[in-house]
Amino acid sequence: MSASDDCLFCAIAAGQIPSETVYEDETTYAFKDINPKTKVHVLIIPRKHYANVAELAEDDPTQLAHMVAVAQSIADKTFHGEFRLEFNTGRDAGQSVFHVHAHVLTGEVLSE
Ligand code: IU
Repeated sequence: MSASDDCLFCAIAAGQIPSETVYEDETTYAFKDINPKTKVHVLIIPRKHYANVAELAEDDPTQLAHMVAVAQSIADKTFHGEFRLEFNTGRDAGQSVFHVHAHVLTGEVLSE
């Protein structure tokens, strides 16, 4: 883990860059993805900086479990509790922002 002054998602979590808030608490922030892939596409991030989900899981599994609970709550409110959760981990796996984020994809029937 290395906290970054120039991390986009650290700035979003701190409210320095605007985003559409879906949920927030002391440790966790959730906002609408600017380029939604599904009817409901939310990103959940810890306020604390971790590069990816493996680093987060090792350092703070409780935070990771909390993010899953937040995803469940978003899906409960928007789509009878069913959702896909994705953590792209590494550039070659499609990760483009290196502050761990859970993609919550829901709001419609998903194929595959
Ligand atoms: P990825 O797993 O790192 O590829 O996901 C990054 C996501 O962040 C992607 O879905 C973008 O649309 C989204 N995003 C955003 O919501 N707001 C931003 O300012 C930027 C990216 I840059």
